[in-house]
Amino acid sequence: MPPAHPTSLRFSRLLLTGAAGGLGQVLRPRLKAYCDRLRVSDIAALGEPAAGEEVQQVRLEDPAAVHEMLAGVDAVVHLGGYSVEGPFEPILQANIVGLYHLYEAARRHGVRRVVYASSNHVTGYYRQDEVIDTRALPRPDGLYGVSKAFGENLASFYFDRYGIETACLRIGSSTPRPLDRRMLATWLSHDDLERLVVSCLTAPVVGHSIIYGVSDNGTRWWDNRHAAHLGYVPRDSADAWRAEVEARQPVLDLQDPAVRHQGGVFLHAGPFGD
Ligand code: 15L
Repeated sequence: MPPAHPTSLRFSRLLLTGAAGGLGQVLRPRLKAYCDRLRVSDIAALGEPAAGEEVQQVRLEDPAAVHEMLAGVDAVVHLGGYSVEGPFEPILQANIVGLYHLYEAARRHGVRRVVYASSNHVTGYYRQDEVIDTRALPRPDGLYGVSKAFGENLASFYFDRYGIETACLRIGSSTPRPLDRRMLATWLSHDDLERLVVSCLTAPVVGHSIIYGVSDNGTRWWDNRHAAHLGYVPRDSADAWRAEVEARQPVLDLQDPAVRHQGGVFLHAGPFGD
């Protein structure tokens, strides 16, 4: 498969965390085209390294292991962590404590750039009849969204204090094709995901940036005008599947908070306490 974002820039060693997860499996074979060595890590087993790969099984909660994971790395694509709504404890460990370890390790090893998988759930309580930009105040739709808002703020601090640049990707729904009416707005094709990540890795100046990870869909809730400097140009659109998706889901219950708000079914999750 040819690279979706052709560039002459190459990295010596890129680190991809969360490489065993859904999007990690998508990016693992694709990122190889942009670097000499791809280090892949996850809490889960990753199998044998392919040519040019290094494999590390790492728990983000383990500071020594995270420190070792960042050694000799030019840039990080951080997909690791807890990726859905759930109980507080695992979210706390993976997305808050683990992310802190990642930035500390980046600081100590002099790593200059992180592409961080944030989420649209940072702003999931905005309504579907609102179009927001990346400067709108966070309105997380759950503990997962709160943890991603923390991550964006931690990244901001590490840029201001230590100069580590981060592109925070508020990823929408990255699946092979849009599956429901919500995804007509939130869909991010896998090729556009690659374009987005590589744009953020290669943009000359990133600073601390936030960008919604979304394809060029006709239905738009998210305005990326303040992230134009990242050079991300989506080429796919959910509209190719619109008729099929609408036929499958012709009627929506407008009383349902998941239909009215951008976060969708995440608004139904929990409580996870007792
Ligand atoms: C996310 O943040 C999740 O990681 C993913 O599994 C999807 O649920 C996505 O958001 C979404 O909003 O569709």
